[in-house]
Amino acid sequence: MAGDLDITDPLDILTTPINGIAPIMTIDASHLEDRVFDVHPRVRVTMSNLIIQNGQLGDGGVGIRNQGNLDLSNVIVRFNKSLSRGGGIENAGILTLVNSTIGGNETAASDGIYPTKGGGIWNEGRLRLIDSSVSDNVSDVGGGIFNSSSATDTVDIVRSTVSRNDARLGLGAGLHNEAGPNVPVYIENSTFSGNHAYQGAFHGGAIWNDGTIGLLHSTVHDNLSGLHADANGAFILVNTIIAEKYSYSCTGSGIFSTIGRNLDSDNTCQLNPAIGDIPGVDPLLGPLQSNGGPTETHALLAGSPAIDAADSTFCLPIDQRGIARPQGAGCDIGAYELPARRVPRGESAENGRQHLFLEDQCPLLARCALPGAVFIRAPLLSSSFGFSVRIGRTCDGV
Ligand SMILES: [Ca+2]
Ligand SMILES: [Ca+2]
Repeated sequence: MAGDLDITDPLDILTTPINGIAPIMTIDASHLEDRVFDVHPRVRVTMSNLIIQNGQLGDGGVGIRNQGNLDLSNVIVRFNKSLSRGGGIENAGILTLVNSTIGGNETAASDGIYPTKGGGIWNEGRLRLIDSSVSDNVSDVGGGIFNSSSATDTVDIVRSTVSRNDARLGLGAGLHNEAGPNVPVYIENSTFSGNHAYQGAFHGGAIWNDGTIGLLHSTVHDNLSGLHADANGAFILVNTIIAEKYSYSCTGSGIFSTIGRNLDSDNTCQLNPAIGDIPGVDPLLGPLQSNGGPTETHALLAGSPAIDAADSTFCLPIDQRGIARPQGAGCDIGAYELPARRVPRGESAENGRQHLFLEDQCPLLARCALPGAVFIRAPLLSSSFGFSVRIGRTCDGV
């Protein structure tokens, strides 16, 4: 078999459910020596429950080249390799990914004069990533996603994780954005973690940006390094955590504009405590792992300064995992909302009334014996009103 699969008319590619469960179909292109799918302009296509893998090609878009209107649902595009751009996908049309993974794709190492771009996805069209992961991809520039200067429309990254991607030339490992200010990138309830772009300087392990990117309720952590605003780049930050351990959280000569209630670990993101930003503190995050929901996240650990510290004006109705916000006394900064689990605990020793414990204050009753623990009490167990917060009391005697 040779030649890619040209899709020139509307098409749905899906598997037939067996006992209510749709089986996954694998398309292995190991011996194809061409791209797998080629969606032509103005064609509407949906694909579900597929694995597209092991394509190799000199040209771009080895798993899929899309010039039409393509919806992917429960699709994994992995282990594809390009010699130029878009190891996994090249998008010049409208592309929406839901519950999908772009993983382990690659563009080849170049001589550096004509760098390869977009190990996972190379985009110059409209891209929407929802409840999806872009992970373990490699390229010279833009290991996970490369958003081209010829991009024609906005990019939305929603409840998604961009992780462990690598940029060999050190410019934008998770996302490399060259699109102009008229085609901004919106990122909400999403996590950038473990992306690596280091080549003698810190240039956006998580994101390298020469356009405009808004980050709302997102978590940028464990990258080398964090956010880089190049000369024409601007980040707009709301309720977002940027916390790098071994590098700067924010670099570059561009703009970091805060609307408030962001947290950084090293005071490099031009945050403003006067509007509720929290610069220069450790957000106390757990490792990147499955914490429920379709994507990996960094949980907030007990005592994190991000808990209940977000701006309620911009509080999203759910977190990255789909958990309702807010939990506890307020919305949490970042992509993860710490669940408040109600633990009934008998009669009050004080006045005969029952108490409510919220997990983010008292995760274990044993912890409540620690001096300095915070607890919230309510007049009635079933009531969510009338809280009074007492700080510095122990839960002994409750
Ligand atoms: Ca073709
Ligand atoms: Ca909360």
